[in-house]
Amino acid sequence: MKKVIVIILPVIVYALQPIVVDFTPLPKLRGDEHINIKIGPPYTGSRQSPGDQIGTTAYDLQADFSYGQRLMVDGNSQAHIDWMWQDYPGQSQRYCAWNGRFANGTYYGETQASNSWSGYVQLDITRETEPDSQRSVITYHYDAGSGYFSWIDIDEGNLWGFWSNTPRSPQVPGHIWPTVCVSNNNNILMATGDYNANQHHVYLTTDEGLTWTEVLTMDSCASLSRHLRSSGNTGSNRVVYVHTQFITDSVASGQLDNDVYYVLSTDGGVSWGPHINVTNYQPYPQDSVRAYCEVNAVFDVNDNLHITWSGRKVTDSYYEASKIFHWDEINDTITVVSSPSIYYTEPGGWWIESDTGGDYGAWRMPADMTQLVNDKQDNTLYCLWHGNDDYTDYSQDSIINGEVYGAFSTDSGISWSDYVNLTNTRTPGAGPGDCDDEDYATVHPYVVNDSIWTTYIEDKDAGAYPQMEGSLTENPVRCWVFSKRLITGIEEHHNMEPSAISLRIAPNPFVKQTSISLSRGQSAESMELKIYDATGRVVKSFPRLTPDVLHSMMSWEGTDQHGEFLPAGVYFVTLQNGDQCITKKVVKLR
Ligand SMILES: [Ca+2]
Ligand SMILES: [Ca+2]
Ligand SMILES: [Ca+2]
Repeated sequence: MKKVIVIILPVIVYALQPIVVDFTPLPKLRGDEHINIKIGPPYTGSRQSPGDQIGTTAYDLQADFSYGQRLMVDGNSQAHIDWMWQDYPGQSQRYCAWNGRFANGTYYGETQASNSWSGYVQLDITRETEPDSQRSVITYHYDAGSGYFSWIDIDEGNLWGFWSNTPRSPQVPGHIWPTVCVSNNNNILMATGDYNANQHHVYLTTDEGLTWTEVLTMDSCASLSRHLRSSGNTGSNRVVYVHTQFITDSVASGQLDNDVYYVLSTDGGVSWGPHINVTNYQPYPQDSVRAYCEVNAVFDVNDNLHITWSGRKVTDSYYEASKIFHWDEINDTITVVSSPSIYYTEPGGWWIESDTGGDYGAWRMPADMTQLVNDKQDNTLYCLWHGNDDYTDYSQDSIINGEVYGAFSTDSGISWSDYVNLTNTRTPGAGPGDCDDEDYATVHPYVVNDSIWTTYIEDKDAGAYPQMEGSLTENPVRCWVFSKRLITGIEEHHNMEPSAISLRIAPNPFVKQTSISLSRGQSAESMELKIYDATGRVVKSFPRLTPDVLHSMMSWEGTDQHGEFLPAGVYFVTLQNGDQCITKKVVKLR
């Protein structure tokens, strides 16, 4: 949706009144729509965002004005990942794709895990004590012939990738966009909603989907924001259901003006406590903040509940300004996670849409899609979110190229560090196929092996094409496991760069032969080595290394591609790894 341009002069007069936007809700996408839209070029691999490519999808939009959990880590330090796949450029199939990352950093491989025309996938893992028994639980909606239902399916073994095609469902017609979570006593909970989103429902199964019980119903919710989270602490069966619910004094037709609510269970979702309003926002102008339609939660190592959400400023046209907020059950205080961007001058640290910058797109805000992560070693909290701190970075089609941001807190969320732009891949003006728009990241809620585990879509044309933004592109799906120090900044940036490459040449200068050693981090692609002369001409290229090679050593006798000796002089050795490149000078003496 394009931004509403407000003429400056009358705004001065009406500055004290909320600007009521004539807001028509966008369609709620079900994942089965065919969309006529211009096709962009296929992905050539020429540019890339951080992390390992684990698949592709042409359906860049992974969540319909909410998001959820598409990556979880099991007791073997393995990541279980799913996403909504669509072929490129065809739109002939759309299904739940699944992949697994083994502890050594290799992958199972991209796998179809549901029938075609399944939509809006999420994931958790069963909680057997023995890690080798822990299995992916995927959820999605699908029409098996009698209308759309929400389903779960469970892998036959630990990263077996064996989907027996016996998905199970509470069998409630029209209840779609499911989210899933598994409690520590292995109860599986699914939250779904009516197509018009009037009600949210939570269903419980204690027999892996054979039978289901409805355990919660929330009326008058209006948006698709529903989030289930179980405790990751051994022996705790705490589970929380967090959602947003519209406020009746809304200036934007309800769906965008919300309070944040939660309900707690201590027995794995069988019985539930009271329905608690965290934000309790008062009518404008008492409060000029509202929750948007996204929430996330984590139980920290002391089993205390933390919730984050994206909030918007109600005095502006409807999604113009946003912040990320945090609340926890011990301090019972709402704090701001996102420190002010250096690019934005709006008082109060709001991240704002700029009149001169790009468009954030439908159902999006300048800072949105928040995710919480707890480090059980020291109870540090990490918060990741989407957005842009540089509103000059937008695509040829004027859609903002997104980044993933992170901040941390060592005092249970009372105060937060300055944010770090974690991806920091700026592609201003890029056309279809050339954008680095990292989007729809979901993060495992705990630090594992000092790392933060995330999956996201590397959208090669910023903007969600099912919302008629930009062109259809073939988009890499990435798994990025990075050191928590990328956010805390405790180590030097060079050392924490997960895909950092290095190049050493010795002896240098050399007479007869020199050795070139090269290495890279875990999460990069194949390396390529070339030697240039002082005029910039390639004199020798070495064969591209296979992607599994982390370290290698080449010897060079000062010869060209045909084995002929090159003249004495200065040469440049260049190591390319994805979009990283380093060059070192080498001197041949005679
Ligand atoms: Ca980016
Ligand atoms: Ca796109
Ligand atoms: Ca985007």
